[in-house]
Amino acid sequence: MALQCGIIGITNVGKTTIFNCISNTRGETNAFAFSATKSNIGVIQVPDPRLYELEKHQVTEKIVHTTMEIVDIPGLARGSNKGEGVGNKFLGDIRNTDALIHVLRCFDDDALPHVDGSVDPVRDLETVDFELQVKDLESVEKKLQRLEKLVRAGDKDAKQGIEVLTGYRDHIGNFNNARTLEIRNEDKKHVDDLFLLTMKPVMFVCNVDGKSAVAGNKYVDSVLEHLKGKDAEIIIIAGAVEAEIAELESRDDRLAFLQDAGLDEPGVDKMVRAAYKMLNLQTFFTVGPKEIRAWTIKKGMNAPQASGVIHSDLERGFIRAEVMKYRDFIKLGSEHACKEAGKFNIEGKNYVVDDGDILHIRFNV
Ligand SMILES: Nc1nc2c(ncn2[C@@H]2O[C@H](COP(=O)(O)OP(=O)(O)OP(=O)(O)O)[C@@H](O)[C@H]2O)c(=O)[nH]1
Ligand SMILES: [Mg+2]
Repeated sequence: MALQCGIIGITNVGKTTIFNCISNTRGETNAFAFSATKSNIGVIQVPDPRLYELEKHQVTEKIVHTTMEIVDIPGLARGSNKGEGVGNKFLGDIRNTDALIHVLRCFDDDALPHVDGSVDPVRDLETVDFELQVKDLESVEKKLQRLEKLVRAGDKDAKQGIEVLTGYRDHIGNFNNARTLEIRNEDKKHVDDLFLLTMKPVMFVCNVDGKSAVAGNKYVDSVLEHLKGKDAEIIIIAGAVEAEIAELESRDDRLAFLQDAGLDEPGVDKMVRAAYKMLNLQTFFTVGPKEIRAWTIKKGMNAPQASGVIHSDLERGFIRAEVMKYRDFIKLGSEHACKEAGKFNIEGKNYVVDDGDILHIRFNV
């Protein structure tokens, strides 16, 4: 099921710095533009404070976080679609992702010149969008040509496809992203097979200097203004500071440094949770004396499918699921208390698992 979230942006804006805060694999950061020559893939933990709440009511040997994949993609530049900078190769890496984290440089640093001469996150955002749009237009045009041949051969479905794709050609050609065009559900098949880059859900990370970690700065304000009314998720992260904090061995030290920076949790944790949500993922728990564990499912999965995430045998031999809601369990304090209060439910094959469900699967193979 591995869904992947890609970190994108102009070169030298701090993508790898942010990636390194959350990933065990280390990507190389440096101050030279286009120095990165490959994408870094990391399996990262999705921080979920609920696991620690559950532990208060169940003695356990270990806590296991759920994970997701994030890939750090080398920087784009004006002209990437024509092979400028490190160019085209990485537009392909973006195509393989399911959602995007777009990092914007919102910090001054005289020692780190910007490829376009000045710090301007809104210009950068538009540059990256434009590069992706150009690539998408190419994909749309190519398919249109293919469909025109089919129409000449009398294919009805192709005719509808042309209508839909012409809509996209006009929309993207006017500097819009594919994701903002509303179309009918039955028309989606005509465009879905193109995996358009600007169709992917996106969130924005403003990478700021340490002093602006809480309140932001003028650059962040310009981004907020630009994205106003666009329903975009925007997160502020002081990348360089968080990278230092992430290096600290002890959790107590990390908490102390976070407090100094005025933060209650790392910005990257918020980012990971937001990315998880953007991918339409949610979590269920298993709770026991051996482990308390979070598992990832797609929204809408039923109980057997969710069981299959734990082990395929559980899906194959699924009999029933015993379900407690996270809130009930925390409020009442134990499985026994949940049973007494009628908050312990037996569910069958059609039960759609909810975020935060605590499941116990009965199965037989
Ligand atoms: N002052 C300051 N420097 C930063 C910050 N974040 C990253 N840098 C520096 O910016 C430079 C580039 O950072 P990277 O994380 O390598 O940038 P990138 O976006 O991955 O760059 P490419 O891989 O080339 O696209 C490094 O020298 C970092 O130390 C920040 O928040 N503040
Ligand atoms: Mg990098």
